[in-house]
Amino acid sequence: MKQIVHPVELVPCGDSRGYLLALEGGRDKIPFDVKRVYFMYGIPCGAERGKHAHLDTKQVLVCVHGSFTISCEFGDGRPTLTYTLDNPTKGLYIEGFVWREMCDFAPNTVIAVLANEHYDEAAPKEIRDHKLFLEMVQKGMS
Ligand code: T46
Repeated sequence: MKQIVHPVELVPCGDSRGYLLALEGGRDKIPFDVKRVYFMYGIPCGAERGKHAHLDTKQVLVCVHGSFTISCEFGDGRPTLTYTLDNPTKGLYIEGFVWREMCDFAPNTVIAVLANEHYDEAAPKEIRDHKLFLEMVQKGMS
């Protein structure tokens, strides 16, 4: 069962006109072919998002504007990792069966997520029951 979480430093090009940050699947800090990009925005203060674990997805999260906190739980006794993403150069790589929760959104926060697989609405490959998540980790079955 893969469970990988680590920060990713994303390097922009900058000059007197401002910055350009390019992300390319399979290169640099995005270690997979990007099949999907989605954005979260218009997030009200006090909202909580996430609260699920993907069975087997690779993602890089980038806070394009604003800030938020994300916690990543492995469910096997290791400490929960908590990150504040508050700059487009600070990405977060999450792979595998990791329970994630997002909160503390600053006003007008915009988050981009790059993922390695398509979204299947008919059969979402994620677990949204925390108790079941813990049971599955303990049984080694994601
Ligand atoms: C994640 C955290 C960090 C789609 O139609 N296509 C998509 O690709 C996704 C990801 C979602 N949706 C639909 C499904 C729901 O009706 O968008 C709606 C909101 O999705 P969800 O409640 O899963 O959103 P969050 O913000 O709780 O979680 C999201 C991602 O789903 C998830 O992949 O890791 O951000």
